[in-house]
This record gives sequence, C-alpha cells and structure tokens, in this order.
Amino acid sequence: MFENMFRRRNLEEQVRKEGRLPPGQALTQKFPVLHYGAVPRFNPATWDLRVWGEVEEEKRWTWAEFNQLPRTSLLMDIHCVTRWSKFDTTWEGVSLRVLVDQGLIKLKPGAKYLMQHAEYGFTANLPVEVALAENFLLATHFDGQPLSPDHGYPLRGVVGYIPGSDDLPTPYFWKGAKWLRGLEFMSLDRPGFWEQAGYHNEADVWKEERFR
Ligand SMILES: Nc1nc2c(c(=O)[nH]1)N[C@H]1C(S)=C(S)[C@@H](COP(=O)(O)O)O[C@H]1N2
Ligand SMILES: [Mo]
Repeated sequence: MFENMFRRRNLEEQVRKEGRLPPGQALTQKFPVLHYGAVPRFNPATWDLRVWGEVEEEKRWTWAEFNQLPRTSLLMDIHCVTRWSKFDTTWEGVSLRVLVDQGLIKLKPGAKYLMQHAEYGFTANLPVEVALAENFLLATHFDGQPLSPDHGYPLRGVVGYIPGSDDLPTPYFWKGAKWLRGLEFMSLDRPGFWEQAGYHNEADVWKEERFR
C-alpha cells in the first residue's frame, strides 16, 4: 500500500516535470466512474447511432454498420474536473475527422457545434473544430478491451490531451458522452447537461475552466 503511494507520487512528479499535469490535477492509477443516473443496458438489435442537423444527409448506423466504419486508435491523457488525471490512456474507435474526410459525414457550412446525445437524454456540446480534432474519438475500446458498461459500453465520446499537441484545445473529460446514441451538428451553440448545471462551456483544462 505504501509502495503504491510512493509509486503514484513518483509518476505524478514525472508528468509534472514533462508539463503534462494541468493545474489543480492529481495523477490516478485507477479509472474512476462518474456519471449522473443509471447505467443503461445495451441491446445490439435495437442500438443505433444517428447523425442529424447541419449535415447534407442524415445517417443512422446500426451496431453492425458502425463496426464497419474505419477505425482509429488514440493515446492521450484524460483530465476530470473532479481533479483526477489519467496518463497515457489508449482508446480505439471511430474518428469524426476521418468520417468527414472520407465523406461518410458531409457537414454543411453552418455546422459550427456538435451536440453528443446519450441514453436517458444526457448531452455534451463541443465546437466542431474540437470534435474534428485528433484528440476527440467515438470510442468503443479502452486499453485494448471493449468499454465496460460503467465507462460507456458500447460507445462513448472521449477527449483529452495528446502529449505534444499543444495547439489543440483540451477540454475536461466530461465533454465525452458515455452511451452515445446521436450526433447533432448545430449552427448555434447550446449548453449540454453539465454545462446547464453550471460547468464551464469551453472547459479548457490548461486554463482551469471548471465552472462558469
Ligand atoms: N451519458 C453520460 N456521459 C457522461 C456523464 C454522464 O453523466 N452521462 N458524465 C460525464 C462526466 S462528468 C465525466 S467526468 C465522465 C466520466 O467518465 P468515466 O466514468 O469513464 O470516468 O463521463 C462524462 N460522460
Ligand atoms: Mo465529471
């Protein structure tokens, strides 16, 4: 137990020296679970992901169809507003950037914001530039395994910091919706679930934009 504590401190000192520990954050080796409400059940027969709003064509992918989309892996640090940070996490899934580049989603010029819609009405909003950057992924896998139910199985948004990519805004981890079911592209911004509850709209971890 003490060994673990020293190990955690040493790892934290290391990422601090590397400039990867944002202000007010602490390194965790665990993976805490945080959400409002219950964990939904997944039914592969009825599950779909819908895309609508400022797009040329609306889309609806079944679970089987979603699994045929091009796949991307991502290594990044994730930062929760409740002050834990987890470093070098590995994710796999589908990149919105790739879907747009390959014409699988055709955005209208008016598409300025993305609303992620999750089970039970949970929402999270992001500017389109952030959602199309390399540090945002529609993730199906964490650490080589399908997501666990409490971390968002079968699909969630994830956003974090890619070491060295200092030009990309890094929002807190709540900007990734677990149990994702819809992508709504919008011309005007709307606050998501936590943003309506008083959390910051941009939520940049380096600027400590925790609350509004
Ligand atoms: N559907 C849904 N997604 C959600 C939330 C939620 O309440 N519902 N909470 C967010 C918050 S506040 C955080 S910090 C992260 C936590 O993800 P984790 O449980 O995998 O650590 O999920 C985000 N995504
Ligand atoms: Mo959170």
